[in-house]
Amino acid sequence: MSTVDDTHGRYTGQQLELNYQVLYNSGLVDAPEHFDRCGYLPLDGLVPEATLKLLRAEIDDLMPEARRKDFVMECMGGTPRHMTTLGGQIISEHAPGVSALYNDTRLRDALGSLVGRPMVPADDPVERHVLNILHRAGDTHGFHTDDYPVALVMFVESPRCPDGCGRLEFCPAAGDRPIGGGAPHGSMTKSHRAGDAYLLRSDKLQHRVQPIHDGCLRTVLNFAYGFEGETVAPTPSASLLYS
Ligand SMILES: O=C(O)CCC(=O)C(=O)O
Ligand SMILES: [Fe+2]
Repeated sequence: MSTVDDTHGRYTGQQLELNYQVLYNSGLVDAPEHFDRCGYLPLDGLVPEATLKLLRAEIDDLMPEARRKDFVMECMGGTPRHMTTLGGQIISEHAPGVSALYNDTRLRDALGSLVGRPMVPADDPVERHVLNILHRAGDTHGFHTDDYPVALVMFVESPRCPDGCGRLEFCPAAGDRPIGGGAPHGSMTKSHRAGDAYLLRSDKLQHRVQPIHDGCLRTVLNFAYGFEGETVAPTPSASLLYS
């Protein structure tokens, strides 16, 4: 059960719930096959309103710890980063409910069933669970691939801008064979609302968040997972973004 302190509306460290039915009834006939082929699975409405409320209170409290990042990431093809971040270690220290959700085997097992392979927690405590906040005009998380193979991205805030800013864009990484061996696709864009989530084959698909407009806010919580029995080759990107 989740608890909000009525006086301050603050998160008091209880369990963060998800709409698990979204994972059990994703609406996709063969989710693993779809994930293998496309590398993207939408999970609309995974995060219920009560959990969004707790996360927003938690993020407000954590903002003094957040880092502003405005730079070009050389190790990812010189792509821009204009965003505010909170890395895994700060989240573990100050937001134990988020770490508990990350370590929840019910969640990890359900996600493993969707992608068709058992998943394990990321061994890098910085990259494991991160918060990315885009809140200034032009803020963007430029094209990159992640170190870990699967990302669960949950939307705490998403722009309601009629021009559709802050969309996810993804395409196969240069020189990479299409995942699943199917026909390669060009760039695809996806919009999400607060409470939505998606799964991405984030080490194989180059992805970015398109720039947001003035007055818009986009906040995501990203959980990174590995595949059981596989190791990852870390890049400097996580330490550049989150420390
Ligand atoms: O914000 C998103 O939708 C993507 C986040 C992401 O790519 C990352 O944190 O590595
Ligand atoms: Fe990413």
